[in-house]
Amino acid sequence: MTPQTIPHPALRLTDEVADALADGRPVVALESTIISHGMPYPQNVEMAVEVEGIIREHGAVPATIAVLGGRPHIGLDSAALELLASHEDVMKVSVRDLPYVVARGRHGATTVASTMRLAALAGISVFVTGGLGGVHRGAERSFDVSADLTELGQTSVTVVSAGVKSILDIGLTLEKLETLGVPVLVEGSDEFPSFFSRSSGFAAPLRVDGPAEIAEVMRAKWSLGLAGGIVVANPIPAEDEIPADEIGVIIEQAVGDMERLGIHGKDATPYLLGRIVEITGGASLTANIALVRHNARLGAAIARAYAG
Ligand code: PSU
Ligand code: MN
Repeated sequence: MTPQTIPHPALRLTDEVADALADGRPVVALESTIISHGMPYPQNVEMAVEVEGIIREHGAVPATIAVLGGRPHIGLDSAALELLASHEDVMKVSVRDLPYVVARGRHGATTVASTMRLAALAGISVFVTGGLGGVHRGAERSFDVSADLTELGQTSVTVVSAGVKSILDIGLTLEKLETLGVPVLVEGSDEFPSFFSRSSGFAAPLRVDGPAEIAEVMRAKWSLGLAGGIVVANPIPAEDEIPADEIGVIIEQAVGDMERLGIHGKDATPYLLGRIVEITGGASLTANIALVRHNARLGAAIARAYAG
């Protein structure tokens, strides 16, 4: 059985999410930075609506998370999704930014890190996204390591992604996750995936096959008192992937453009995501949406298996 948690009183839950949590039915959290700062309009809102539909079709309740007018929301209606997708004044909110957006009554799109934290406060154990943040290339100089990793080290939520893009240093990201004690499970493959591609050149730290095995790892970790997150890397389907060598050159170009423009800090990831869409003429966006759909199906199945 899923451990029951009383949602934190500062959160605003939709009735659908509140009822599902109270009944111990499967709920899947979704982030909002991918909507506001990860994809262009209108594909971003179309993706957000579609992914919620996929999660419902697969027997779970979707809970897209964002801060609206300073209030953390767990579950959004279509007007809120449209606002996040199109309003120009939506802050990218990682954990360090949460107190500010709340105190100032601002709108904020939550990253993997802050979505995990709010999901945990609501009592949600499974979260679906596209790609994780991680250790940036050149981090030995910039110290740019996403707070997503810190959060995975301490907050007990399973995050389903397609791995990490090679805009990051994949090897260092896996090392950091090991240091933090985060299980990295790869679904149905012996290789860690690199978002657009099924391969990365790095072996799967741990391989699992199917949602039941993943739910068993969740129960085993948390029942041992090992607090913290679990990464589930779900390789993009073969028919949707962009070969690693093809996307590799494009990523090099995007990283080069970013360095020339002097873009860094919280703007780095959104810039790189947008630049890759531009250079590929939209092909990377098509692949990105395909892998989020695929992750939504797996995430709903994990939430069902975990709710038992
Ligand atoms: N990677 C992607 N797509 C995304 C992100 C990362 O392939 O949309 C977003 C996620 O919200 C992630 C955030 O949590 O970027 C990481 O930002 P930063 O590197 O600034 O921590
Ligand atoms: Mn960063």
